[in-house]
Amino acid sequence: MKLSNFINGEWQEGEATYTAVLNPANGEQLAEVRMSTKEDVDTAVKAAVNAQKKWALVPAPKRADYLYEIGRLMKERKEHLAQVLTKEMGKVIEEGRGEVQEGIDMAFYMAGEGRRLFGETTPSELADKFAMSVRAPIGVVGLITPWNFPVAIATWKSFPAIVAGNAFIWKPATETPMMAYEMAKIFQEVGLPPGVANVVFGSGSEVGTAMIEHEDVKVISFTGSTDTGSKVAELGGKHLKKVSLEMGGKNAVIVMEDADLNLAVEGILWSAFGTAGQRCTACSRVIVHKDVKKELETMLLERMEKLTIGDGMDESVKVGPVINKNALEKIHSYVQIGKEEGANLVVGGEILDNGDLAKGNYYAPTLFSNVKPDMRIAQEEIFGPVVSLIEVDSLEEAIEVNNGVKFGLSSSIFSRDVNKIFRAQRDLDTGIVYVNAGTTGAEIHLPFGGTKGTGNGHRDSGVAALDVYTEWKSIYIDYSGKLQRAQIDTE
Ligand code: UN1
Repeated sequence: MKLSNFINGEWQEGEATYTAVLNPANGEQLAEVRMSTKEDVDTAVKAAVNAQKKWALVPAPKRADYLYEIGRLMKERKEHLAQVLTKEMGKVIEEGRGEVQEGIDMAFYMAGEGRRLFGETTPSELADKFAMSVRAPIGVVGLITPWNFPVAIATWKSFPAIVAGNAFIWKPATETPMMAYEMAKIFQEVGLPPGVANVVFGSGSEVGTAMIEHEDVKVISFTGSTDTGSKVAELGGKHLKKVSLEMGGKNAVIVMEDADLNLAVEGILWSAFGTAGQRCTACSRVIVHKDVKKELETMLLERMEKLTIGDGMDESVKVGPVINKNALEKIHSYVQIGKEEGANLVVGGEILDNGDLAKGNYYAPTLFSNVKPDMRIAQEEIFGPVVSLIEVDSLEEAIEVNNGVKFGLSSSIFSRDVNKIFRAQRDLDTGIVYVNAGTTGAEIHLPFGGTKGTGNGHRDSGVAALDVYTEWKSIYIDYSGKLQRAQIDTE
């Protein structure tokens, strides 16, 4: 199967270079994807510019009707989409279904915005004058999405863009283009006007750069690594783009001495090893009170040894492969760094290549203990199934350690003490805080994003996402019949 671009409602034809899409569970080739050029981006942007002019004039509730249809089709195809997702990305099928559900939820939620898109009315300084502000569409927006959530993150960006009256160019990650292809088919089937939704496959350096540099692309919404994100911000700044960035995390679960330890272990396992640790929200540090450190470590070890690892299409598997060989090597190199730094490797720390596992990219769930907060394994994003246990003496110290990293996406605290809980939710410097739950599992109707190096102040999903895809327009209507001058004293 050859995946080509979806531009102006059609599948782009003609000569092009293609690259292989591999199943991370077994190395099999699933498809080939077009490596597009700057010219392809230009074609897509032209189509989007034309389409957007008319799209902006379609009443928002009618624009939303397309989202209801998109959501309905996604629901109808949920199992198929989940399987495609698991094959191309590797997450276990239960999580594949969960991610598709996240996209469905986003469709219906944003469709509801078609009947809200609230603006504000405000009193005017002057008599017989009406003042209001409304959300106006921005134009053509560029969406750059990562491989770890090939569909959900795209829905966080494209659905608010659609309902707000924009057209978009979406560049999915080259590792996971098949979900974008499936979504493009859905956009086509629901009859979204040609040019409103465009998918251009290819590399960040060619396609991403062309999108950011294009003068007709007004907004860039990016989710991905911190390294790439800062390049996007730099280039976007040069071209005076509105840039929304969601990048890394170094998320921690705090376990206090009064916590329900069984619950905490469940929370840690799910948020550290689900998606093989490849979530921006994944737990990669456990900050534990010294009184329960030993017990927690023993309980974690016991449960980690029972985690089933393998192809995520097998319903009994809990931890799937990581995305590719490069990721495998990066994770393994962090484990070497941890050992050299003097952390104690409790379990894991190896590439798994016995039998069938050798065909895929599998890393053993790994636990380090006696980790010091300033070690590199406790500071840098590893993006794999590796967790560091850090011991602390108090809630104050736990919060300090939690906040002592350059990222600020998600954090969590397990405690039964209401005072500790309220203090923690106030003082944890992350965009998302969980109490008595792991660090993953954000719901789509709340703002998603983080503080410090995680982002640049914008939010995906939730009603806050509309701020990325709309421009505030202030409107003054003077019905006095005379020229009234604001700020000028008149008798
Ligand atoms: C991500 O890893 O970038 O909160 C997104 C969660 C998911 C989304 C994660 N709903 O873990």
